[in-house]
Amino acid sequence: MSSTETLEVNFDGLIGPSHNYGGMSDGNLASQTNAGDVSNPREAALQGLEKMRMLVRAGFVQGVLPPLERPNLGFLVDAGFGGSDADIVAAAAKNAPALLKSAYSASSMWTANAATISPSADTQDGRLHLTAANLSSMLHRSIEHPETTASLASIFEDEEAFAVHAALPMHADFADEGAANHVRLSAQHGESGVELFVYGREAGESVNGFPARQTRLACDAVVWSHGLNDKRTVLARQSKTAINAGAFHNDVVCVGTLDTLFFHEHAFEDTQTTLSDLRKAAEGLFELKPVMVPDAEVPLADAIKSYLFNSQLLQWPGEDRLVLLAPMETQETASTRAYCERLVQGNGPIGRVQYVDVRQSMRNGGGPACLRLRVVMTPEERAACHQGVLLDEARIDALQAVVRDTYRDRLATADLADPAFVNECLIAREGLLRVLDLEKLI
Ligand code: SUG
Repeated sequence: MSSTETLEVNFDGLIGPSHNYGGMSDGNLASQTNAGDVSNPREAALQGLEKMRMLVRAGFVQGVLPPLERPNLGFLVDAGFGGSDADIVAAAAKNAPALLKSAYSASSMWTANAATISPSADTQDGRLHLTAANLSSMLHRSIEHPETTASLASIFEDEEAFAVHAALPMHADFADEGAANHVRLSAQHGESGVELFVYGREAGESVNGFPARQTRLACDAVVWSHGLNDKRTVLARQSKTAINAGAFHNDVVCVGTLDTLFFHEHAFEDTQTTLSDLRKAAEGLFELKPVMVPDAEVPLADAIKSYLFNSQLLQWPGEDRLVLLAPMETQETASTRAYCERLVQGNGPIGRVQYVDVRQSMRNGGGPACLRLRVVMTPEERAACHQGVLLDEARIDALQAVVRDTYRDRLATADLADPAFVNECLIAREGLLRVLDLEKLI
């Protein structure tokens, strides 16, 4: 792909050594169903890296974000435990195993939730803006943002090109889950676009059922701080039906890129208004191509089980139409497989579906789209960011070697109490950071 073009660069989360099935996300059916199962962190990380390799081989510019430091001992100290590292872990394991699970969660792998990104073509000051998500709705995720901000600030350090914003205030009114509830549409990545923000509740509103993790106020705040043009911005409400069926983020029922929005009939509270608002916002820029999947063809429960929409929608080098990079589970679910077969036979904007194995992550509710943060970057921005996180196959090999040497292939919840695991995790992360030239995050 031409180095002179503005491109969408996917920054995937490198899956950390403490990946486990903690059952910590209310409203996330996979996390609840697989709670307590034995995970395989080594396989998880290798699967994620193979997905990145596939895209590097196809000619994409592929980035990576390192795992956060886990266990988060500072969090356990704040929660009242003290002494040596081993004392802290032992006391938490005995008195508050749920807090120990939070401290160990590898949830930063889902980088779609790391931040919301506005490309420089959309912002008033012409810089690329990134706001770390506060992830205030789930305890284990609410402790990610200080390190995420630090990590983004190291990678996007050049203040002339980038503006990294710390997370919004840590209050339920500002609940923010980052790019998982955000879609950017445009004619070409480098042209000014339309940004769609999707929220599940108003600030102060209490909703029945599963948690609505994104507020309208949080969307507004990101629009304000990124300096977006109101006329090119759309706010839409996620449907309660979708949330209560297990779509804890909009990206479980919707994905979009360029001029194409691919979504389930029940994704939005008011589909017609959402589409007409998008068309209005896109006037003079591009003609929206909506691809709505009817419930009669793919029942909402199947969409959520298979993660059809939690796919990457990609402008694949050398292909005329978009490619949907979907999880294997989409191929294994009868209705979604049949839908995909029909989809590519039609003459719509999506021309091919490719399946990828990210099962370890899927079992915690994270598909291909959850594992990546999209950052539309000009050639100058790509040159200005930290080069160590842009992958080629040699660097992927080196990361995989660290994973093979340092990660366990079996992790049960009870293993989190093992005092030796603290150091194992630190050593593994240090090895990864060295490969990425990010020793300053150690
Ligand atoms: O926040 N799962 C994550 C999955 C995030 C998926 N991201 C997007 N849809 N963009 C979550 O619910 C489960 C962790 C556990 O239970 O151990 C978890 O955090």
